[in-house]
Amino acid sequence: MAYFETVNKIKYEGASSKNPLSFKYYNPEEVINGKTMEELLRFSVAYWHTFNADGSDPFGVGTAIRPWDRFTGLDQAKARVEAAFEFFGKLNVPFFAFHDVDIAPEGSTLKETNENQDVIVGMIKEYMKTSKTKLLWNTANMFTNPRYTHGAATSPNADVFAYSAAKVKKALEVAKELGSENYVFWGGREGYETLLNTNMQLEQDNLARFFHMAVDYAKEIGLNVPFLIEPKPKEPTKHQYDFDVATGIAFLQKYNLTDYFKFNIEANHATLAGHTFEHELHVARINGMLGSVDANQGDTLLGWDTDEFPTDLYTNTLAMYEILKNGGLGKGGLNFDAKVRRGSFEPEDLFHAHIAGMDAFAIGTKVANKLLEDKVLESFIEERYSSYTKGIGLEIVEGKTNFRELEAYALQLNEIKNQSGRTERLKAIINQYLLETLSSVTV
Ligand code: XLS
Ligand code: NI
Ligand code: NI
Repeated sequence: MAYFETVNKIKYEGASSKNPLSFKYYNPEEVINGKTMEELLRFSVAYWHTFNADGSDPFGVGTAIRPWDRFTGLDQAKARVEAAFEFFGKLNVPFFAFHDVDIAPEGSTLKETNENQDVIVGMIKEYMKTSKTKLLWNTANMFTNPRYTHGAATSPNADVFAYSAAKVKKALEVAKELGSENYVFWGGREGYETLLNTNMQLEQDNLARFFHMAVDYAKEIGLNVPFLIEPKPKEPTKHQYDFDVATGIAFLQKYNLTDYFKFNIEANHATLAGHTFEHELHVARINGMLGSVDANQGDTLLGWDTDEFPTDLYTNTLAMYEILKNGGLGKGGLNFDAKVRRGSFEPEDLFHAHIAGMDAFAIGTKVANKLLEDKVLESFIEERYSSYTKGIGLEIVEGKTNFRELEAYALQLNEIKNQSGRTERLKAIINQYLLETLSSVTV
């Protein structure tokens, strides 16, 4: 049975197509820098936003009634799997991602919950045999159920720590069973509300203990995939422990976890942390820890995680610049951790939203690739730092000098000459590249 009857397989038709249900810029077969767009971008559909969310917000109930909502319990979960694979096939998307609770309902006991997981995981595995869509990552939801009110691995209650361990143990087994490419840890409620009742040191030590146990268990069951921390500075807690990439790196270093973890970087989390998306990608990249991406965007007028589909060409260009400089995302991908707006409640909107995001990233990729080919920013930056390639600068970077020598050098300097950083000129160049790329793909 079809859940998305009004939609046929989405094909690349080019920018002049008038068919709203077609790709205008994302051509999965087009080769950019030696890889097809499909291999390079590795798009993924987020189960929770696309098959579970209903548009409800703190002021109102859901607006989106989905075709699978006429079922309940396990029957609904099964209908969701059918709908999901119909959606993946029609969108022609290579990956998907889910939380444990997205795919199967929780039972009244942990045992029952695990049994529900087994039924649906078995069904997903069957569907995956005939589908090209693979699992980019899965994760355990340890924030929705009231038991996690004070956190999961950072809860003051050891029973919650144990329960959370059981959840992740199961999720790692599921990752293995479905051949997942990665495993994600988003902090959920791992953070705190007030120091008045918080032992931060114990909570962070416990979080590290939890991660080490996860690493050990993955080794034990032969699950050899990158573990990814997804930083977020706030929401739901006021202070999330995985604030941003830099904070995450310090944590991983302190607790000897850098060999096992990379980062899953979400655009809207970057902006909540007061950074740009490209800043977070850049910090991860220069530290060799760029794992995967939750592709979405926030709203400059709103201060929370609005999880919008990423349609901003400028941001996508600068993000793809980092990703291309990283040599791609390896086993990671661009996962649309994004939801349609409450007013876009028709099933067809789920396609329009993904098409918009995929096309916008395709454009960003083309612009970024051209910028890199022409070494626009690279040449400028190389020249800007050229004082470190000769003379005193070279001695500094080669560790061949010291404060005494540098003082002697400074004393004989008559004049210090700086050069302009040319910010506005560079921004104008980016605009030029954007417009040139757009006009070249439109004719
Ligand atoms: C929430 C997070 C979440 C993770 C997966 O803000 O983005 O959706 O991606 O738990
Ligand atoms: Ni996310
Ligand atoms: Ni988010």
